Amino acid sequence: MSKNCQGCGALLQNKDINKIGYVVDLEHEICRRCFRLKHYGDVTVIHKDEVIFKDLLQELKQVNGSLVLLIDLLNYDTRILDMMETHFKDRQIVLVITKSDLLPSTLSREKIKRMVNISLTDRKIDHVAVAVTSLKSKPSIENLKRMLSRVRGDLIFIGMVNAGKSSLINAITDSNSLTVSSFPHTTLKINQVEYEGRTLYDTPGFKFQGYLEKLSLKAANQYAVLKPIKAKTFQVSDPQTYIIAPFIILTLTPSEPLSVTFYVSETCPFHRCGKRALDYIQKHHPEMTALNSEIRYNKINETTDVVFSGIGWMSIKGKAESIIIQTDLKSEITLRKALL
Ligand SMILES: Nc1nc2c(ncn2[C@@H]2O[C@H](COP(=O)(O)OP(=O)(O)O)[C@@H](O)[C@H]2O)c(=O)[nH]1
Ligand SMILES: [Mg+2]
Repeated sequence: MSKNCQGCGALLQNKDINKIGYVVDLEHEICRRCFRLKHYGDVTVIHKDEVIFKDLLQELKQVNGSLVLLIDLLNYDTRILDMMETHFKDRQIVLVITKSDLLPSTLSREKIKRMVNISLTDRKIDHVAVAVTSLKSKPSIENLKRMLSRVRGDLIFIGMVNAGKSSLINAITDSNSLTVSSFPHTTLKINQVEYEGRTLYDTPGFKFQGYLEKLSLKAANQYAVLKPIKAKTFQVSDPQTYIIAPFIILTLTPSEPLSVTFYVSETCPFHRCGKRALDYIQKHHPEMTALNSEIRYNKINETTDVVFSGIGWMSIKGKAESIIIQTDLKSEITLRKALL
């Protein structure tokens, strides 16, 4: 009889070591990759291309239940809300903001909820509640459990890759059966856990971000926020160039003295330079001279965030004449009203 890996949901097989779900012995409950991830934090086989976005969406539509949509604000892309509106508008949705321990302490729960509610009001999404959770706060998990007990039927946990879906289900069910890792693409198939008479579905995440996909998993991990984020703030009165290597060169020209804050991981390759930006790039990141798309925003008049999908964001407080961004992936940069 066929069975699926309890960690990542892949169908267990003992034929091909390079394919998903490989086990030496079909009696095992988890695949070799999950075993190695759980015990050694080691990714032996990468399955980046295994989850096909369109197929996942179709599969999710076949599953009955209410949705629990997880959002990691450090990787918040409003396109996921657009997707909810288009594909799941008849479902009840509980929104969960995860990893609150990593957010700046100036961002209160109330502020988070207010901000999320603003993004929801102009979309037709039947959201029943907004919860803010952290694995480090037991009360936040208990609070979520109470919320979920008021929602009907089975629950399908969805969100972007690495939003914390598998971890949250483990926390709710007080188990560690689902495989969790800081690498994206850990959960490979829709997986089920029984809990208090209903089914919780763990799912592979969606991904929009293209930046990190180009890198090896190890290199991509530099951009993941694993510790509480420390904002980097600069006062700017002359044009300044900021570099997020190897993806983004951003030149900000202020209209008046302003402040700019970057919310990126501590290990993110981030540099700031004035007029000598080009020299710096030629010396340290010659590959970046080939970034061949340009985005230009003129006249920024309100407090605005420039979001670099999968990496973080930059917040501008004050008026700017222009922002010019050189990048390879235009679609991964968006503007939004400032979060903080
Ligand atoms: N600091 C912190 N890290 C978390 C939290 N929830 C999840 N993570 C981490 O986020 C990463 C991705 O979690 P995972 O559950 O595998 O995400 P999934 O891809 O959505 O299933 C892992 O490194 C988790 O340890 C949280 O509340 N706080
Ligand atoms: Mg997962």
